[in-house]
Amino acid sequence: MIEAKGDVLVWGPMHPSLMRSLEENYCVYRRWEIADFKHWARLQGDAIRAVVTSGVYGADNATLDQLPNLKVITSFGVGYDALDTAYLAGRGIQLSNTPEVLNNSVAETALSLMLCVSRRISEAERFVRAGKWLQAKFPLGNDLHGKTCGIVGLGKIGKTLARLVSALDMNVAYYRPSGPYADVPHTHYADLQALATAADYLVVIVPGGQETRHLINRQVMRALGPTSFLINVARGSVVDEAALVAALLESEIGGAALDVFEGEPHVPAELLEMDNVVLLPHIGSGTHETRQAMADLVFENLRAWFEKETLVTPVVLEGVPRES
Ligand code: 8YV
Repeated sequence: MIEAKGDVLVWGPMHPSLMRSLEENYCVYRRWEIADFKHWARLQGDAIRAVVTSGVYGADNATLDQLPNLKVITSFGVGYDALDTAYLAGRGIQLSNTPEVLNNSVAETALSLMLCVSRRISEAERFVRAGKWLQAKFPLGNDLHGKTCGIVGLGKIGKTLARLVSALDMNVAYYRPSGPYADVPHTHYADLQALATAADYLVVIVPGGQETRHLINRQVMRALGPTSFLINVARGSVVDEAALVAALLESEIGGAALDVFEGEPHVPAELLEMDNVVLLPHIGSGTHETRQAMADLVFENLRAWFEKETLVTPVVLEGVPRES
């Protein structure tokens, strides 16, 4: 049992075991239950030294402004594009995320989406449930083996996916504008459209944020072509969703399989109508085992910070001192 050491503001409902650990060890305030935050912050804001949030919730600067003694944010998830890192750096606020522990789950989700859209699994299941099998044969799908998986973002998750699809006898290619990795055997492309042209499956696994906003645009989709598929397990913002709807309506790509959306949980109505599109509710890391590991890592980061003012998995922010 850790001595209660600090006041922690939790942004939104978190994994149950994380909520339990937080409540057992810290003085927890639930932001989503505070009706008048300005009033609350006038009374309690000075005491808050830590915020716990997630990659999806993020934390807005206007609210953080009301926590003058905030020193650390521990975030659930590997992506932290919903946080303004320049703002955090400017205030000397440290940040942790949950890398590594979700590599396999997200890569498995990407592979599931590839299989699902390619072999038309969701569509085939709808066909059976609707009783259509009694009247007709289901149309054929496409093999993965022998095809090219083009990975946009060959980071840790991308490399895990590369390993999985290699075992399925796929060719692996990747996009990296700054040049090839020295220790990676896969085919490198510095040009995204060239990768899209070569790929049968273009899998997006880059971090979100301004730098990658609408990286996958209509030109990239046209380069991908009418028999190839777009898979997105990164962030909705990386794909120009209006362009994707248009490209699908014009049959410029063969189909899409998406775990993330620009305005999630809202999904464009046109996509809901399309049989060659697979839609998931952002479940990339959503397994019991992985979410538990993420929850544990968030807590370990918080504990390390309160005990030693260090973080287990810090995000290195420009301008933030490593030790305060
Ligand atoms: C989570 C994610 O769903 O890790 C990420 O960046 O998007 C997912 O693992 C998200 O952090 C919210 O729980």
